[in-house]
Amino acid sequence: MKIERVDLQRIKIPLNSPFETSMGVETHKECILVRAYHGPHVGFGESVVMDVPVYNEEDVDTVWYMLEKYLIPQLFSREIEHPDDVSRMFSWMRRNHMAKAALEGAVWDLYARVNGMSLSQALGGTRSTIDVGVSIGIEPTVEKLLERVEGFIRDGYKKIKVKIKPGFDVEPMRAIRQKFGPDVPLMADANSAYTLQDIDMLKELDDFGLIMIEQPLAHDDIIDHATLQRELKTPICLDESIHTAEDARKAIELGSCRIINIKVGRVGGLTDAKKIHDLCQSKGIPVWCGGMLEAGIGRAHNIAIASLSNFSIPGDTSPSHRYFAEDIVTPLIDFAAPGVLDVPTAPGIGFAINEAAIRDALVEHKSYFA
Ligand code: OSB
Ligand code: MG
Repeated sequence: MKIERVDLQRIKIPLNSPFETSMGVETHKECILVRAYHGPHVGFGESVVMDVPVYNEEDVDTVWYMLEKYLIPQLFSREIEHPDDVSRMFSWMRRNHMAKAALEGAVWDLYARVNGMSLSQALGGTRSTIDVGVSIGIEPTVEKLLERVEGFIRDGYKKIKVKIKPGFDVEPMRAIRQKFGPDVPLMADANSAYTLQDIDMLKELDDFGLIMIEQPLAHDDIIDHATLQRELKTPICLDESIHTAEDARKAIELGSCRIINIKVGRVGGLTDAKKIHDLCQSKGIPVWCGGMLEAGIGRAHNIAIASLSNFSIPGDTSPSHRYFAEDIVTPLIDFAAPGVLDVPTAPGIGFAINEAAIRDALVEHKSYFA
């Protein structure tokens, strides 16, 4: 398969409400959409990068730059047999995983369409539906947080994830347990806000029967997490620390975590996401699909990867309306039943592109030809 043309579109859309984490506050989603062309077919990808390099080292401008200078020319330089070839072609370049994943995702969608398969089918997915949870940002007060949790429980989300940071941790988690009881599937995500000096406070979280604590310690650490995991009953889930299958192997060997959050962008694309999924499966480590406040194309990619069998914990891929009044796919991604999304069976990502919404949100558009 020869890729004949690639288009990049930078878009910016408002979030329904600001999303705060220990890294900062987001009010808009800014991302780069990628279209890869072969004959009459077009495949779609979406960069999941944030507009400032607080989660990883990339931002929207570096993704555009890496795509234009290195990745698109390289993709044009030879034919590919299978999307797995793209990961190999890009492997000489260090990091920049979200740039690689945006283009690689478009090639996967294109490949699935050319072969008349759904993206889930092309990836080897086995689920026809996926269970999903919700990620709740840091709220101004515990009161406000309880209101939001109540709404999301009512909506039927299968997992309630709450962002924590120093000064907003034990008290909100205790309040949620007191108000909604022990059966709510609850977890906390610290986005690297703590160190081992906080171990006593982190051990207090053990009282709340959390499904897991996500990335409590440094973004680049697996050693201290192993120390912490030995002291905690609650499973640790790694997010920021895992960029490759090798990272996952080492973290599992060290006992740094018992669960891994897979984000396609963070690990450099669908091929590498699948590799980490397969490795974790062979080691008995369950995985779930994380989110980066994706618009519809990124969300559709998440649904496809989450249809693989070891994605056995509900992920963060909520319906479009969780974040957006209008999405770039149509129809809006929505629940088939409370807390459940259907895995599309139509070719490729299985959602139509809302071109009018993209035009409204467009900041920049450029085409590249082989
Ligand atoms: O750590 O999982 C995270 C959003 C932006 C950056 C990092 C994270 C998140 C989320 C939101 O938790 C998940 C989502 O709903 O997309
Ligand atoms: Mg996280």
